[in-house]
Amino acid sequence: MAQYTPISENGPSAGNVFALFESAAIAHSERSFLVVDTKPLMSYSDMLTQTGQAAAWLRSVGVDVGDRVVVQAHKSPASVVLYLACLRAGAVFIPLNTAYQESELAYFLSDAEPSLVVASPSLPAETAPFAGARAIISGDLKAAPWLHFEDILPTVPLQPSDPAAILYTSGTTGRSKGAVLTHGNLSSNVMVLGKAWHWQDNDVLLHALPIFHAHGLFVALHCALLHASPILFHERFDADAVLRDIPSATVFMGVPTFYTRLLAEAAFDKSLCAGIRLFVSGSAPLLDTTFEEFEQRTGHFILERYGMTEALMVTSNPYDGPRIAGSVGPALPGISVRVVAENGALAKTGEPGVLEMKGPNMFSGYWHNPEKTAEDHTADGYFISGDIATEDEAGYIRIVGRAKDLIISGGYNVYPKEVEMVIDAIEGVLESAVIGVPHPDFGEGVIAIVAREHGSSITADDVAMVVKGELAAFKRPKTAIIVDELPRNTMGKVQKAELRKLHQDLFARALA
Ligand code: MCA
Ligand code: AMP
Repeated sequence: MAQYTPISENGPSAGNVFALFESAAIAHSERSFLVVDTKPLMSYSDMLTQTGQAAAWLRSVGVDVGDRVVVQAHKSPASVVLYLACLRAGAVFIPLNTAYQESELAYFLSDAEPSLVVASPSLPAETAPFAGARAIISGDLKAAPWLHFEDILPTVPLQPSDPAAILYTSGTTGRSKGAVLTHGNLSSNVMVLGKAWHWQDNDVLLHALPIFHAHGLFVALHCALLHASPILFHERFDADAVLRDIPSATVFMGVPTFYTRLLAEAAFDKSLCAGIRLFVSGSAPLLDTTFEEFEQRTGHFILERYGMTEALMVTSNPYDGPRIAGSVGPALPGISVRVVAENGALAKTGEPGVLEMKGPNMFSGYWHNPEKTAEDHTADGYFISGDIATEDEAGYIRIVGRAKDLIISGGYNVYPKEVEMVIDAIEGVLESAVIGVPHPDFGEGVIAIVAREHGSSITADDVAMVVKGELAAFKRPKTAIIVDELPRNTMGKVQKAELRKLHQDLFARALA
């Protein structure tokens, strides 16, 4: 059986974010780390041993400090261990959404230049063309490739500026950029959140978010790890499973769709939520109506916060003090935000402008893309978010729009350009406009307005068929509307605002 070697025997590893989790786990080694289907699956002591074994396994397959590991794996205890092992080993973790298709993966694999690709069986990364090392992890932790390893790799000492992860985010040009997040970014943000949200020694987190994006990985998982809190681990969001476990939890984090789906359950009420200390929402706007209905049903004011992959968490409504519907709260401690008006001056109170931010949370740049990194920063080092915001006298921020052409559907980002490029390449299509319109479940639903070439008999089904083969399901338009031409303004620009207005009731009508 592998022996655990604590960090103290291996010198300081303070720059490595895993060192924070390690010291909490050593102090509470007997506590449950992951609880699956109401049964304790792994203790914090097991977490220390297994991540050390998995880190040793990474070395054995040729992954060195600074090497990149691309992972397209279902959420499971094994994929959590693999992530933490990458941190321990100083490897750079690159998670990919399990919904990505093989055609979407080719780009990530060539751009990231990984040393290792790890996939769940039957996900596209299992077979996507790639010449380097590969491994498969199934949901069964007992079958993990590292479990027979006798060695434990001690946590690698690193600098806070060393890269910990690259998260790909699409862009308005349709091409994804890898945001490089450092160990220092992750450490500073989780420590700020732990304090801001008054994390308690007896907290229990119900974790139902995916772990291939910042919300589930760096916010939810890290907050629990920093305090060695037990995690009621759900492999996906399922309202019935949440209803079963919520009485045993004290903290729950979700995207707004989680909250609207919970509110649709009659059994979700005050008594069920009696043990909950904190409900957190983020990744997409929480409607005032959801905030209010939630308060009436459960007595809880959802704490809404705002973040970005490049910035981790930036603002948060207060733990103590008023949580205001429609606001994402003031900047978190140590982070500066400012709202810049169209004329380049600081916006006046209540005046909308682009939200910019700076602090120890900010990513170190886009992978292999210094031009884009420079373009998205101001001369004095603020990151230009592309979100339109207002700030009130108390410093509370409201996200009131987006300067970037982005749709957020159920907490997932969909960049219209990427979808338009796929549709525009279909024979018989002249051009397309992909927009988001209100959707009762996903907040925004993706639709495509497709202009056909003169004489073409292309149908919405033809469009759907092609898109299905090329794009992840959450990016696919739920409806395609075929037209003869798109509305343009006098400058020749497609009037997406017009189209959004025209189709704003589409889902409300369809689902009524
Ligand atoms: C699934 N589908 C979706 C979405 N999810 N379509 C649009 N938008 C989505 N988000 C598709 C499915 O592929 C399926 O398509 C159909 O909808 C029905 O699936 P369903 O079973 O309802 O979906 P689900 O498995 O229940 O997923 C819904 C979900 C999930 C639970 C809301 O999307 C989710 O976990 N979202 C969380 C996203 C997240 O963690 N974002 C954080 C990003 P078909 O019928 O065609 O097969 S991090 C971030 O934004 C920053 C840093 C921040 O501030 O946090
Ligand atoms: P991502 O690129 O996946 O990290 O998504 C970041 C984007 O999600 C931000 O730029 C915002 O547009 C949006 N976002 C995150 N949290 C919130 C929130 N609480 N309210 C409104 N939008 C949000």
